[in-house]
Amino acid sequence: MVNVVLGSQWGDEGKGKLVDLLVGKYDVVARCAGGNNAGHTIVVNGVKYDFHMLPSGLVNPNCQNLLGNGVVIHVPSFFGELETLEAKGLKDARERLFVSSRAHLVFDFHQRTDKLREAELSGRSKDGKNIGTTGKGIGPTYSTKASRSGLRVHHLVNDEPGAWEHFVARYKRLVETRQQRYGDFDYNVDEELARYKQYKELLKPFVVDSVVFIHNAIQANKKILVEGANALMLDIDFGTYPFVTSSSTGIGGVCTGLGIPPRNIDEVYGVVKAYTTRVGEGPFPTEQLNEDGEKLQTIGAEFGVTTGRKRRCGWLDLVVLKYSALINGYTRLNITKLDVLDTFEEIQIGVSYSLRGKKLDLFPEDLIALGNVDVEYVTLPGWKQDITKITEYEDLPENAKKYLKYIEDFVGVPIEWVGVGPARESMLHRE
Ligand code: 2SA
Ligand code: GDP
Ligand code: MG
Repeated sequence: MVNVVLGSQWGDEGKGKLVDLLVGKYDVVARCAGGNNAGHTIVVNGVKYDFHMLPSGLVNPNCQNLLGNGVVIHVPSFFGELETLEAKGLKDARERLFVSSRAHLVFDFHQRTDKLREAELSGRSKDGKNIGTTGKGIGPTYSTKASRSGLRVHHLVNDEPGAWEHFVARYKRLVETRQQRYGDFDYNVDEELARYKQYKELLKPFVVDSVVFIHNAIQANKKILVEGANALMLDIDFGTYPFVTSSSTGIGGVCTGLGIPPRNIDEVYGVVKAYTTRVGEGPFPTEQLNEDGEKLQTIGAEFGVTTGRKRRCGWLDLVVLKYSALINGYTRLNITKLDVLDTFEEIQIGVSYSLRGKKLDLFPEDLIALGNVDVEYVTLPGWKQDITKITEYEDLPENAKKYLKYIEDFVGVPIEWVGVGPARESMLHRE
């Protein structure tokens, strides 16, 4: 059994919490894309865990965790995050953590060039906005992967004669080409290589052929949960390009980032925040640059887990959700953070876009067009009631149920869970 949790909007929908809730039923949790640009916050027994690169299945002591070939790994951050989690009590985490030998390595120069490129873009006067990346080297690493000059985990941990020299030669060539592109930025190659000589030994025990790992698990009828990172609107193909991340964050990334055939995928859970947020630059049609937006930001505590940036906020956009559901094929939805809407007199939902009076069929690919669309909203009455203590779906106020039903009918996918607070217990389950 392979089930998948995917972000349906621009990220931070609360995927980590759903994964945490489900994880007790799974034997394996795997990540297929992204790196430590992602950020999940999970609260278990009052302890707050921040995950960036590592799978959130680590909170379940019986669960094995895999970073698939589609993930990009900054080794110092890998160990940093692992040690932080261990310090919080996840003691045997390293025995349950596995890394694909085919995953690409993020080096410090990738992170440096990420920031240099952002500075370059923001300095341009004409088309010139930066992307608002997390600065974690994600884009530059996927670029070197696509240009076939990247280095993968197996290059580092290889014990064949001449393997280290091969690694060093490829690494140096890569730094040189980056320096040619971005100017001769100051960079201590020898120091980084000396660190990687140590990481080679430290990383070795974690490394597996992830194709063998995942297919052995499938054959043994293990229950596998794939934890999506980022979200569909940040997908390199389907998102608001170029204001996207550099990986396939949708269902396609599950296949390419883990080597799982589509026919092995069972349920696809789409995580939907009850309103919309986005960090970084790029268009956001239902953004509310007003009191409503500020209220969502404050009540929802909308700050980036990785960078601490304030998230931009707006109403739920069902044009986005429908588009995202078409591509990812959600079989169930989890609506999160419904409680954040508790105090609103009225709640708006974006239901269609039109461009110069003409209604659009679907989410447009062109950002100039997207910037010019008019959003049509429907307004639903709020419930003006604290729902954070509610434990049964049936006990939700009628207006909250109407809000949920509107979403369900529009998208045509059943809602199975509703989040009413950040804690593990604050999730209503609907049979
Ligand atoms: P990058 O660094 O190349 O992946 O950035 C490209 C775009 O993707 C967005 N992006 C994100 N959006 C939401 N959440 C993300 N993770 C962190 C979190 C973000 C944070 O969970 O809070 O802490 O700021 C994430 N990662 C990447 C990014 O904003 C760019 O728009
Ligand atoms: P992810 O990247 O999709 O896993 O989401 P993040 O962890 O980046 O952001 C979601 C934030 O909302 C976290 O701080 C969660 O603790 C919090 N959260 C998740 N579900 C709910 C909910 O139903 N209500 C409230 N109030 N907070 C929630
Ligand atoms: Mg997040």
